[in-house]
Amino acid sequence: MPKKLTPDQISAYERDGYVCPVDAFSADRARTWRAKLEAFEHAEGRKMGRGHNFKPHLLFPWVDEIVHAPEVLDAVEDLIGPDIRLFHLSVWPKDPGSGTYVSWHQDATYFALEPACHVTAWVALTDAPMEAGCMEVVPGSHKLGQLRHAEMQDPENLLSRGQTLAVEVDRTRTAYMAVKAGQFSLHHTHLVHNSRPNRSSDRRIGLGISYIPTSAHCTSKTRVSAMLVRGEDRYGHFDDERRPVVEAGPEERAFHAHAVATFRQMNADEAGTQRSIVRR
Ligand SMILES: O=C(O)CCC(=O)C(=O)O
Repeated sequence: MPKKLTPDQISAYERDGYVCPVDAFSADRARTWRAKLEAFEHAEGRKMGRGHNFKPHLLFPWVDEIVHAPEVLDAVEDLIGPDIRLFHLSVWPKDPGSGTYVSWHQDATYFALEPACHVTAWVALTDAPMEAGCMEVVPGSHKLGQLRHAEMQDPENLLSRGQTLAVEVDRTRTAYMAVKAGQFSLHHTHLVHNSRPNRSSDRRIGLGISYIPTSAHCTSKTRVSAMLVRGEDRYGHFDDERRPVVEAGPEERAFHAHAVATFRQMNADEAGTQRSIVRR
């Protein structure tokens, strides 16, 4: 018996590689979280974005609350089972009128996960309609397996390494994963997707939370950490992650810096094995 998704949503995920939208939190709760994120940006004197958007669940108790919320984890459990680690988390802010975008890619590209079974819950802190540059997906493309990517050198691309699909995939029929503040979408790690610039009048902000079953392992030579968020881990493939107690306190910052550096090293190892560069 599924805990949150309907049998139709589970079949849609298997067939299309995504489910959207899923109701989770009130718009007010999402607004509170957005205010906390923006207060941090204000205090630091810089916005979250490329280079500063990894693993905030290690810094902020409010993000820890979201990644452990049954509203999200029950749906994830319906797709990957009850023993779950949070493998990665990126914050995705796009300012109105800015040119920032996310190129066509598959999440699995530099994750080195075996098997490639991770699912990303994209939790909206603001409304993310089509005009704000919500994610656009190629339904069913998760069945194509891992495709070749190249690195695109473009500062407007929010992807940390500019990884971009380097093979033709039929994109004549795409779907938009529009969500409202407090809702989320779910997508498979091999689903081909992108997102366009924000043409609305407000920021578009979401958390892309990547969950894996504890049985999955990372084949990289660099051992990474991943937080156990539900159930048990009988495998020991990852180092544990410390839950934040104080909002961006010194211990939180130190642990976060180490975990992000290790994750980036793993990404670099993987990119090194597949390197090719395209310029724009
Ligand atoms: O937020 C976006 O626009 C893209 C997010 C994304 O690519 C992801 O969560 O996998």
